[in-house]
Amino acid sequence: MNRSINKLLEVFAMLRLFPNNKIRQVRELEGDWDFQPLESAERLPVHYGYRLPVPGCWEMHPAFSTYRGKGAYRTRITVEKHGALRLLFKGISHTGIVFLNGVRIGEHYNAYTPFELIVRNVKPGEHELAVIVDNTFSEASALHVPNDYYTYGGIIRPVAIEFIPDTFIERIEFTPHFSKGIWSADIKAYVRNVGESEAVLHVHGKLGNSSFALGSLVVKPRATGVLTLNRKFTAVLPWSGKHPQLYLLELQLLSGEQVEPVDDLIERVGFRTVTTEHGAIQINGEDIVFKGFNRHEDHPLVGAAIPYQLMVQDLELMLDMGANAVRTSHYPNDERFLDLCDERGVYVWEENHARGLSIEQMRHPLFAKQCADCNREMVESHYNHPGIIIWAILNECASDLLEGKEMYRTQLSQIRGMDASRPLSFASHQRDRELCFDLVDIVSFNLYPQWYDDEDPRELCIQARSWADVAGGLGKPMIMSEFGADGYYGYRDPSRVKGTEERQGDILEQNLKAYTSLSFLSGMFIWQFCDCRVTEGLGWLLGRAGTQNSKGIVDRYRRPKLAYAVVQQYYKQTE
Ligand code: ADA
Repeated sequence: MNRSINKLLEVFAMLRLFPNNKIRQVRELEGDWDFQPLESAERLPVHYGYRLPVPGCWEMHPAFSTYRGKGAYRTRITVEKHGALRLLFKGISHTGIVFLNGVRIGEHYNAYTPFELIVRNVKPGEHELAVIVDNTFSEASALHVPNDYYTYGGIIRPVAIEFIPDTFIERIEFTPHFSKGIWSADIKAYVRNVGESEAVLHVHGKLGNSSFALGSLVVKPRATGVLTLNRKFTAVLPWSGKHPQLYLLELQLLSGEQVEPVDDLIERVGFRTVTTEHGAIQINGEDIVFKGFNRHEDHPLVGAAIPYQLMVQDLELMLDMGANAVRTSHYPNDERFLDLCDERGVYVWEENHARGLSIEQMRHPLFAKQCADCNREMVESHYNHPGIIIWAILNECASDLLEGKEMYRTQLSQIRGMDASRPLSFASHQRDRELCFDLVDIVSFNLYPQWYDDEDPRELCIQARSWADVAGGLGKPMIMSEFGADGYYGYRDPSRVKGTEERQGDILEQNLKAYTSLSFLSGMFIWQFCDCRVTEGLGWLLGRAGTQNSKGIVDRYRRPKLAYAVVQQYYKQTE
């Protein structure tokens, strides 16, 4: 590829919805890569027989529509100047082993979290970048298991290379506070030294009209140093769903006596607080009720590799129905979708990657590590999104057992240790058996009245409140994190039997009528926004007609079902 095309790609890179750098050179590696299915993950192939888009899912290629296995991707990158490279992978599903010029340089597990690899002393010229991707359900995978959603194969989110100096700003943490009518923020800069010698460094910042020095520090070779500043911002407007005011926070790194910055990092931030008081949730001190959707990143034309335009469409459809919130069930989402939520003022419940794991599955020897990695990567990479107002973990796992409780405790304290500014929750289906509500700030229930049983939604919700009260949730806000019903798109019938669009609408109506009128609820999230592909399987998975979960209010192609108007009626009436 010639330089001018590379340059163009840099300009149009869509890693985020705002520029992350003005100084650091970043190149997105979007395009067609070579591809070859593989028997084993040990060795790269000699011959590549296919071309596949990156980002993309291999299921979209006619030869691989149901392929579960391993495959190698390959591209070539051109390096102009001798130095260090930082390779950024935003999501490989589900395991990626990365090679530069045939040499293995690192690997990562989990489709839904980003990772980076740093390579030093890369020579100018052309280099081969290859990735062995694996989406098999094997002993090496505790979280990606056959499930009620689909683990696609491929490099499903963007890839980029950054040309970094020996010292660079690794990440920023921005934590806003509001006190006595004034906004302030803790700004933390993580500065990394990948060079051979100690570095004396200075960090300068800019936010809106204010410029400031974060300070100076000495960072040893192969180490990361942290600078923290608490600063007042008197002339800023708060971020909220109704007024999503965002600011660019630009940090520059200066080395030694040099006057020109050697590196920079730009984040986009908002001034807002989230609190949980008197049994309710507050944004900037005001009580809020979330009217939301659970959403899987899934589309029949692109799998899990949702392009920007379709993200916008999803968000516009949710807003059109009157929603103000989304739950990223059941994994951390693409950052561009989170960026969009920040921009459109949509509140986000983001959760780690786990769905419906039994205690036997949680005893998997890799479960603790794979969850800990996922939690760390989720919080570190999404810390600055003002839209994210809840961190959550372990949807419908074994929170009814003491053994499970210890795992919930470990993970919740890990997240609280990284971010004390957001409330924590998890979605429980354990009813009166729940043991973990004392560990969280918000109690949340997945209940399916009128679908999996014939209970009355209002009575059940009131009963759930009393279960929570005796199980450690007394005085804590409560959310209905899932409810819904299957409706097969186009199956309309006056009988209104289960599975018709009419019945789905009826069930949604009964549920929404109850929840929008119960003043102790702080939110509700419909299961689910769009139908999604699920793993083909036996047992309960066989019950998923068409190998899809059909509880979407829109189908997989985003065509509205009858329930769309029902949701609109209830969500819009309380706007
Ligand atoms: C669960 C689960 C969802 C989905 C849903 C359903 O509550 O959290 O992922 O499987 O049930 O459709 O039954």
